[in-house]
Amino acid sequence: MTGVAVVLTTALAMTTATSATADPSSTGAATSAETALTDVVPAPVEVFPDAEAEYRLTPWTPIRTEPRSAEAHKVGLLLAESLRPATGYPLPVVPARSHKPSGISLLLDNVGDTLGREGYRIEVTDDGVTIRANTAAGLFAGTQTLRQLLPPDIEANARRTTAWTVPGGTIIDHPRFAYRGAMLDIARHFHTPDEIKSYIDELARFKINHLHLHLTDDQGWRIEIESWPRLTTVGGGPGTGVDGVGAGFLTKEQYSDIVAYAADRYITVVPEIDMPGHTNSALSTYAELNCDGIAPPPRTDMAVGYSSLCIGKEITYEFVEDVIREVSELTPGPYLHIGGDEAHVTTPEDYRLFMRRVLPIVEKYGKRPFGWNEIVRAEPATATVAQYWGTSTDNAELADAVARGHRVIMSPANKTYLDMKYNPDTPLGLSWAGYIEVRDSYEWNPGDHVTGVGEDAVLGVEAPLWSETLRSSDHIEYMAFPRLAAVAELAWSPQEARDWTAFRERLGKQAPRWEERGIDFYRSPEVPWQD
Ligand code: TNX
Repeated sequence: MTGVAVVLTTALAMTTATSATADPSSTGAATSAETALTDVVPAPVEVFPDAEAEYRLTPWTPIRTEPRSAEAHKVGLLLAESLRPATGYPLPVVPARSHKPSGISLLLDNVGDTLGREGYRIEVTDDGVTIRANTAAGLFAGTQTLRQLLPPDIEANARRTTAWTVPGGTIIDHPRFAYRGAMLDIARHFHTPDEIKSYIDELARFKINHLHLHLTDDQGWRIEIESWPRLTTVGGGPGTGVDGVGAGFLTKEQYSDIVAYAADRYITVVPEIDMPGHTNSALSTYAELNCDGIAPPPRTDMAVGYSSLCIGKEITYEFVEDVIREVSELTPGPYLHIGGDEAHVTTPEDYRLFMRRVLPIVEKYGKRPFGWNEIVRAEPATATVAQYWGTSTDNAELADAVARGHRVIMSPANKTYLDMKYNPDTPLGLSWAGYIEVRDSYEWNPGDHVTGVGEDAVLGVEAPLWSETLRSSDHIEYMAFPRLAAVAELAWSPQEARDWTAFRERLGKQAPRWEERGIDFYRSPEVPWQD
């Protein structure tokens, strides 16, 4: 949050606020820039504007939800919560008595197989807005579209006297990929539960449905493990993190609270415990995990590839099983990520031995293993998902794994790494995979990016945000936005609906929304930012 934006918002709201029942059109209040049905990010599958129609929210607008569906009711409550501050309207959430649309209706209906679990249909007439979906997840996606169809003032955190109009027409929408992810590294610098929740709020708006948390690394251990308590008290304690200024960890309770907060927004948390490399924080905390029994010093630099768990010692597998068991117990989602990247000081034979012992442990605790793409070298069972972070469009071992039946998450570092600088002047971030401007992050096709890895093999797309240089929410926001919106569109919208020229216009219209919320985004010169 930028403090300045918050102050301005409050001051403006105080000077313009009128009673909740005043009709905005009669108070002569300024309306903000028109929002069109075609402005949505990520681009919907089909959009049919109706210039004759528009719906205007009033102080009497109800939010009607599918009767007897607690989940639909919950989606209605979240929508009401998001619209109440700026409108000042009560927006009661009530059961829909009939399917006759008036007000805002969220209805579970059979809208067909094509729309699937997360698709939705939204119709806007003079009488109301009706969102229909097969599941509550689809209704939630529809409500995120609706928020973008209201004027940008809707993002204000205090009452505005704007005309709250929604453009008329129909949108039919469903995702291209089942997995649409963002990763946050809380190991290099810890980020607090509130910061993580703010990030979740922003992800949900762009229909991202997975949050991968990178919980452990050389510089810090950020998730409480009861059977190895010093991991967090020492490994996540004072002085840990890059430059020694990233201390902190999530208690089990805090982690579970984040998982639940994300789940309410239809986001699944994917925890990552990186191994056998990227483990210096564990190795320096527990001497017995080292082959020579001597704990190395803690590290606060940014080097990678120098640490490894001891492959030949039994205690390694007791440790790994304890950690996997405890993290699995806290994780309702299907996936557990075990890293496996940059194990440069583990021999290929040891890497294989290690993964062949550890992967069955992940399955024993009911989870589907995820690993960075190196994991395919261990020839794991095909249920293991490989996350591709390379910069090349050719990777024979990945193509072979796909031929054996593996699914892939596309996170090419030179396209999706949100920690890469935009240009040489970017004050934060790294540049080992190159500079990534918004257009670079947008103009590629996850379905044919790597030779031999076709659309069907791609489970989804994820944008990782490594935090060696990032200490605050402002830092996270500056690197993530606007590129995260670009990656979200790659993951959600059909390839045919994507076009840079149209995208930059739509993206430019997000600016007043981000500003209103105090999101510290990068004003790329490639984008026509709206005031
Ligand atoms: C490579 S990508 C890493 C991380 C670093 C990142 C910085 C990957 C699987 N490993 O350890 O944080 O580069 O961009």
